[in-house]
Amino acid sequence: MKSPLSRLLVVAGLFIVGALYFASRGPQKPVLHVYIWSDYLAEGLVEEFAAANDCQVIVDNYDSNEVLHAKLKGGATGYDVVFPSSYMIRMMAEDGLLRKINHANIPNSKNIDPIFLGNVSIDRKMVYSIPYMTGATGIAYQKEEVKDFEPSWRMFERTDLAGRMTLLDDHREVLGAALKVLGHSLNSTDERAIEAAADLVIKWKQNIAQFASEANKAGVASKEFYLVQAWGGDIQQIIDENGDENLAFALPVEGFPMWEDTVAIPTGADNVDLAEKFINFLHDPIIAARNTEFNSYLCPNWLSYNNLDEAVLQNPIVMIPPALLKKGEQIEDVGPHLAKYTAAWDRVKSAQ
Ligand code: N2P
Repeated sequence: MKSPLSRLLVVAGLFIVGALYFASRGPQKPVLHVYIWSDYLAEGLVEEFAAANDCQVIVDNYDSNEVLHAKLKGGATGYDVVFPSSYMIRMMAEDGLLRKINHANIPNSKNIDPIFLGNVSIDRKMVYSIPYMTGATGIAYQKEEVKDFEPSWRMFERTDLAGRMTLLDDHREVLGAALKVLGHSLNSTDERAIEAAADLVIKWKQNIAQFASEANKAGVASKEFYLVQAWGGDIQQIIDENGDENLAFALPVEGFPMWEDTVAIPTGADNVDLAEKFINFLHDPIIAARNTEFNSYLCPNWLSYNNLDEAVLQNPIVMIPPALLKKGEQIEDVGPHLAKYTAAWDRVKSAQ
């Protein structure tokens, strides 16, 4: 049996260990949880925000709107800032997943380009979301490996490239590209058109290695893949990093998807105050320009345009020339017709 003295020593020892542990952790800093598409924030921004606001920032990535939507709908709480595409906002708001924006706390929301807001945005009054970036979807390819390249979605029919191509893992993007090839709007609500697009994608599926919205980037950079459907800025980033002159990006002649990603605060956010500060920070004209220069998507913040480097203003991936722009079509919210797209996509995914 232990003596009372040794018991006392054990208790005192435990107390000291506990005290040292808590002292070493110091006062807890507030944490901002950011859930965002990958490669979307300029290097250093998160650290600068954390230092300026004496907080910790944790960044998690997703690669499709469906993953984000399912996660929030499944009850995931604690994300403070999310970046859904504009065509998702109404649905997510109806599901009770987004807080209304308090513009008084995000004064930089007045920097959003009014022409963009009026002509492109869906949530025009910025009730649930604020524009973040806009871009286009096309084809990236290795010039040396792909002979007789044509800027056409029909490239996915090229059996000589079988196993060396990827399509995005994204139903609106992929069915959208096929709808354009068939001469339809990529926001078609006609079931026959959507099913015909699915048939075409099933044909393309025979030639692709996989559906990939992440692995396409490193894959085309390393030449594991020769030709991939991709978001333009993602490819420009690889070109910026590797200086790979053989990697090119083209917008298909049949027409191509364009989209607007927004920034929003989920209803389950723990730290709304920091979330608002972060969104405001993203729309500081200097920060917005740094982000665009890094990610090669256009932040529709009109005060930021003056801060953009001439090379970025001349880059057709960032500033799509008007002649090409005419061929682009924004992905819109198709409301209840979305069920036709999900059914068609299920058929694509299960096709052998
Ligand atoms: C970020 C690309 C996001 C574009 N890397 C898709 N909305």
